[in-house]
Amino acid sequence: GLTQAVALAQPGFKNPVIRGFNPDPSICRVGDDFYLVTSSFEYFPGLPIYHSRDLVHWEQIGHCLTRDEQLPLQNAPASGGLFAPSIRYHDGLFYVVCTNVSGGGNFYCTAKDPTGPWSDPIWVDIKSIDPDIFWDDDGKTYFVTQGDQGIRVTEIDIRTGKVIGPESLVWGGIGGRFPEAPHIYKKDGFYYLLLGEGGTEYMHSATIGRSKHVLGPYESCPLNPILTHANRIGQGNTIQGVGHADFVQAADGSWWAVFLGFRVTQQYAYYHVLGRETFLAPVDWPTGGWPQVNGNGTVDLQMNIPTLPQQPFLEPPARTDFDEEHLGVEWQYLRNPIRENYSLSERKGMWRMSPSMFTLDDVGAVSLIARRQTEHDFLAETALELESTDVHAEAGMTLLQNNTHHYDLFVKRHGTGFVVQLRVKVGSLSYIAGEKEIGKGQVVLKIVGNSRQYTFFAKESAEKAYVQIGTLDTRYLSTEVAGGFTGVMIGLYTSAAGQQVDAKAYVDWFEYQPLSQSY
Ligand code: 6LW
Repeated sequence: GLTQAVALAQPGFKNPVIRGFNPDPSICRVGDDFYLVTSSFEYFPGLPIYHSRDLVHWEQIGHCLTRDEQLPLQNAPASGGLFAPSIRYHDGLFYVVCTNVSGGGNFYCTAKDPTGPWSDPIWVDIKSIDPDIFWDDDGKTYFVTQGDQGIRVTEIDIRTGKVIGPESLVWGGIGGRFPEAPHIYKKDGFYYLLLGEGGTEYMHSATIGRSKHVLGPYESCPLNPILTHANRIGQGNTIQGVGHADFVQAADGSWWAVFLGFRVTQQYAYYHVLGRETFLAPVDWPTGGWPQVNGNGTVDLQMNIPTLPQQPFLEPPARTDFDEEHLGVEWQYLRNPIRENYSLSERKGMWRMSPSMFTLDDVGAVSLIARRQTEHDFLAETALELESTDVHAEAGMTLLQNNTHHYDLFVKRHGTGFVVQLRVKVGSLSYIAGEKEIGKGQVVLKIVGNSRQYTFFAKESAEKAYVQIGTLDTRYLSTEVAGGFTGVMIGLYTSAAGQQVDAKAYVDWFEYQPLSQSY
């Protein structure tokens, strides 16, 4: 009957809605289209932009910051660079507001089309992070940011970015550490100020206050925190650290929250390797009343609630043959790439990389392209050939949390042939965990992951069977061990122990397959 038809049309959805390292989501709507941006730190290009028509399915349509002049990352350490962005649409223009903590501070860029091109940054001389822009009905424009004592609101000139001021400290939330991630919404005659509190780890939350005046005083919502898993109901949840939210109203009038959280593995204690990801929850926001996120402020992996009519995109192909003129949007470099170290055209269907002076251990432009690990269970495979007479040169695949925490499966010269090695780098510990001698020519490398272990394989392309090189714990690449704000990236790289050598790595193909979405 009708109930069944409705149930089939609205089958609920799976959280997170954007999987793998995608923290600090911010969202806006134009007509029936939603656009969302997340943080990208030291990776280039910066700030991935996603599009959706149903809030459940998202497709990356590009990046906001694609030119070196927009995004200086030369001095960006791991988890430096771009912090939490905000995306807004006003008067026919998209705005992305963000902070480059490693160069320039706060800025915003504009675009007519969210796929780009985006303008050069308009810098705003306000020291802080987590900026947003709020347009009031009286024509004034406010820059809204984090501050040690609470959220700060400052009038700016939106055409130039010039601070008009003065700066007002408007609300500190309910006393949690690190009041941040502010967004202001005007609804039913109130200004609502949403923020993140508790820090971006296990004590994270979202709280809200409201006022009749944009500069406050703000009254705290009696239901605060309106989103958190740092309580008894949330304590056993696979999803932890929920907070840093943004609200959006769909064309049908329904309200929704996007926010960050992370999926934990439990082994002795909780830990997570996929970074902070983007989650979705319904918001009940009655006229004149307070918003409630998914009833009691907690969420699940499987959300059995009505959604907008679902409009999925085609899954991206698992395999990249490097036949196109450009890399896909899923790939990023570390910091501003040294362009001559890369080519898609030198050999047709091959991605060529040459080593820079940097290795994966450095804060520098190591020759690397990387994409997110989006599931605990996955398979990553690549066929590549290293052309080098120098013993320092190596090329392969890496699981990279940061420059002090990564696992590398690579090929290098050895006698008259080559050797495949598996290197562990965990803080001050570094060792070779396994190896296999091979001949000249292409080598095929494979990594199979689950929530607890990564297993590494290699074969000469002529061989039929893989040889297992080693198995390593996921735990030592986790944020709990490594710190920072990112998640594990799967990289293709070449380096030469910091030496200037003449070497080339040719990647024939790369394949990434998420193996399950159950956890
Ligand atoms: C971000 C801050 C935070 O700027 O972590 O989620 C920082 N909390 O709001 C980096 O993502």
